Amino acid sequence: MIYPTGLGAWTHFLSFFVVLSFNVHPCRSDSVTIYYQLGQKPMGTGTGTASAANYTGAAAYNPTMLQPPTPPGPDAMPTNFSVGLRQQVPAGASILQSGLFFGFSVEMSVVNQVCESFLQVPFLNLMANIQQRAGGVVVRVGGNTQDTAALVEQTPDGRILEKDLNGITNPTQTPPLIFTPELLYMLRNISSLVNVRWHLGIPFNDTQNFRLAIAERGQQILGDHLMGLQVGNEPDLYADHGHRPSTYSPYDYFGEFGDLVQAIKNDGNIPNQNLLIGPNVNSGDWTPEMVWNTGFVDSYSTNLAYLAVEHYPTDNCFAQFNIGVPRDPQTTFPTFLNHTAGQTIIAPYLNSTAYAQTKGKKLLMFETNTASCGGFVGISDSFGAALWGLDYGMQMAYSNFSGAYFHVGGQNVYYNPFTPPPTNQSTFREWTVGPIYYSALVMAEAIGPSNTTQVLDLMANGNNIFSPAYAIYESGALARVMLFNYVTDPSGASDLNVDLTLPNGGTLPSSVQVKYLLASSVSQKGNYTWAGQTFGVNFESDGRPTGTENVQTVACSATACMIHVPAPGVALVFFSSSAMTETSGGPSKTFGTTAMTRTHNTVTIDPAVLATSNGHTGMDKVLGSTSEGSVVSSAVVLRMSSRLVGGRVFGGFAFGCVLGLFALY
Ligand SMILES: *[C@@H]1O[C@H](CO)[C@@H](O)[C@H](O)[C@H]1NC(C)=O
Ligand SMILES: *[C@@H]1O[C@H](CO)[C@@H](O)[C@H](O)[C@H]1NC(C)=O
Ligand SMILES: *[C@@H]1O[C@H](CO)[C@@H](O)[C@H](O)[C@H]1NC(C)=O
Ligand SMILES: *[C@@H]1O[C@H](CO)[C@@H](O)[C@H](O)[C@H]1NC(C)=O
Ligand SMILES: *[C@@H]1O[C@H](CO)[C@@H](O)[C@H](O)[C@H]1NC(C)=O
Ligand SMILES: *[C@@H]1O[C@H](CO)[C@@H](O)[C@H](O)[C@H]1NC(C)=O
Ligand SMILES: *[C@@H]1O[C@H](CO)[C@@H](O)[C@H](O)[C@H]1NC(C)=O
Ligand SMILES: *[C@@H]1O[C@H](CO)[C@@H](O)[C@H](O)[C@H]1NC(C)=O
Ligand SMILES: *[C@@H]1O[C@H](CO)[C@@H](O)[C@H](O)[C@H]1NC(C)=O
Ligand SMILES: CC(=O)N[C@H]1CO[C@H](CO)[C@@H](O)[C@@H]1O
Repeated sequence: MIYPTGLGAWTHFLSFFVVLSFNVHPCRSDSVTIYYQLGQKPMGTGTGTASAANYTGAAAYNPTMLQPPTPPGPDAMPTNFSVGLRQQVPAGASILQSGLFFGFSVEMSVVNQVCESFLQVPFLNLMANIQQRAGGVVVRVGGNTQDTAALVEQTPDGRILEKDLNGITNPTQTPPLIFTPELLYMLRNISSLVNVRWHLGIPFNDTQNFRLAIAERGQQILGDHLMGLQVGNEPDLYADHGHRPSTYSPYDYFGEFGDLVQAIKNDGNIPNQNLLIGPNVNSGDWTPEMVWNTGFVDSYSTNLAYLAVEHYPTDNCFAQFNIGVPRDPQTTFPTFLNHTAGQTIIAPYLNSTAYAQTKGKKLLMFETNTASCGGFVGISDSFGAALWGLDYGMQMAYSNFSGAYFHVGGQNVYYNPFTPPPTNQSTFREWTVGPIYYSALVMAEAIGPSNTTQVLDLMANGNNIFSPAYAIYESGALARVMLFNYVTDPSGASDLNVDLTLPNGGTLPSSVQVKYLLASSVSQKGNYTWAGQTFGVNFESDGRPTGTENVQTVACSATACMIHVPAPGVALVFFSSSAMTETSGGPSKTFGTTAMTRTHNTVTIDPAVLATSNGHTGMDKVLGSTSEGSVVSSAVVLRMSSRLVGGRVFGGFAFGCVLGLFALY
């Protein structure tokens, strides 16, 4: 994960159980160590209910709700307006976009949770929903921990991934990770069931002795499912974090990238040498231009699969770690609830998306979300974040990014697109699906699987910030329109009535079909609906949408199709039945949990091993015993389940991945 403006990117767990030690490097100042009891920290200052105010559980389930902003009124947002469309792609539309645009980013130190949690029916279903609409899903595995990671054939304790605590030479260092090829097999197993394509990272802490095993084995095991290999994570923060001398500059990165290119050339076991991704700057200390101006792209063009940056619009580090600027969620909420929010994040990169095109490269937003240090209570986990994520994603597509990966953390963050239940509850709880997952789902359907999609910001309603709209073209022709209403107003007075017209000629269809993304308020937590279907509230989802699908048919006049957009809500308008992309990425494929058998196996593992960096792991919720009646004071107990899916035992993969490695409890 990253922190804006260089705020220390390597907070990490040193100890376990209730008292956690977070070691944080704030920007250009001495490191601080903060101790607190997890669950005892004040979680935001929202105007929630009494029970929310006294909530001491995991962040991912914090019930605090904020007040929605008051409606701006008809002067600030006219409710009835018309949007003139062109039937063919107009000037200013984006480059061709893929339905795989909106993906997910998982910190490398958390992939042991991937093994134990994500290779589960709900995760596969969540990925399958997106595949069905877009043809596949991209997941990036990496982050700060990738730079010191080492692939080993076997770990001393036989685990798939562990922290080398002996490798810590001072208390603020991130313990290096070691992991086995089994981890890559796990990813490959996922890809054999759902078309998930992966980005990995090549360790970059020691450019004299590159550890290229992840590239070698990654290609060998993942094959075409490996999309790219990140080279250096936020090199512009290396000097601040003490990973490089204070003089470390874009030219030094340029040189080290060249060393890596040479090392790969000399390595006989990396058949595809052209999967590299750089410069992955956080744009805290270096602008992307500072790297472009070294000649980076021309020098390494053949080896560069993608260019990438990483960015979060703000941070919540004060609430999480007591460092940085305090930010009140309630007063921050409106800054996520208009069209300017996404545009503001993207503005510093517009030159770079243009530059990438001149070099024939694609630019990715490699890691992002509402706010670093876990997001904001009441914002990151509200319907408002679904609107924000969708508008931001569409704005990135319009602005000629080629993909964006939204970060996934553990139980102790607010912004998760999806959260597995605390592991000691995984046999009786289901998953929690957050607002950003809805953004991903709707965007997958808006872009579709054709690879010929172009996106245009319509600057609708006089470029009104509360009612943005996008036109979506496919193979050169108007296919879909997306209309937003950021306002919360149960009175109906702020509902939009939008006339879609073709002022420059062309014929409207006699009717269009409309799907809505809805909730009663931008503050609402869970139970959002997409075309009438939902993933419910906390602990309610097996990854499949529930409820009856509701697609509305709206008759058009000769001159206009009038679309109603509730406040708040998003309407996705399909101009023809062939523009409906819900199943065009592939047949509906879900993994049932009803036909599942469960074997009660518990395994014990050392909590120090599961405790991973960045405070992102939710390890506060896996402590103690879970097996019926027993208490294991110094061990984390995981309960694995085998699940029967489509005639095969699904959990066998996850189980096998742990079974051989941990002692059975
Ligand atoms: C919440 O905490 C406040 C202050 O400590 C207390 O007065 C109130 O009774 C608590 N409410 C609940 C529902 O526990
Ligand atoms: C907006 O359009 C709706 C539907 O046609 C109509 O009922 C309403 O009166 C209009 N409002 C204004 C302010 O023109
Ligand atoms: C880089 O990381 C590896 C693996 O964690 C470690 O063994 C090595 O000492 C590190 N090298 C440098 C120069 O930091
Ligand atoms: C855009 O980027 C190019 C390449 O780095 C640089 O030469 C140019 O000055 C930049 N333009 C602006 C307006 O920043
Ligand atoms: C809209 O969002 C921008 C960017 O976050 C923020 O600066 C501005 O205050 C917001 N406008 C309103 C009216 O809330
Ligand atoms: C995206 O790229 C297209 C094609 O080069 C260009 O016409 C358009 O202006 C770009 N959009 C933005 C927002 O930069
Ligand atoms: C879209 O592009 C992806 C990645 O290159 C490819 O796998 C897929 O087959 C393409 N889809 C279509 C419909 O051409
Ligand atoms: C979620 O929606 C369901 C079905 O409409 C309803 O029964 C339930 O009370 C809602 N839950 C919450 C917490 O709003
Ligand atoms: C799970 O672990 C947490 C934290 O130790 C504990 O509070 C909770 O009671 C446990 N739940 C079960 C069902 O064991
Ligand atoms: C399809 C596939 O790659 N399956 C792999 C799943 O993982 C096991 C090891 O855990 C491999 O042996 C399989 O090849």
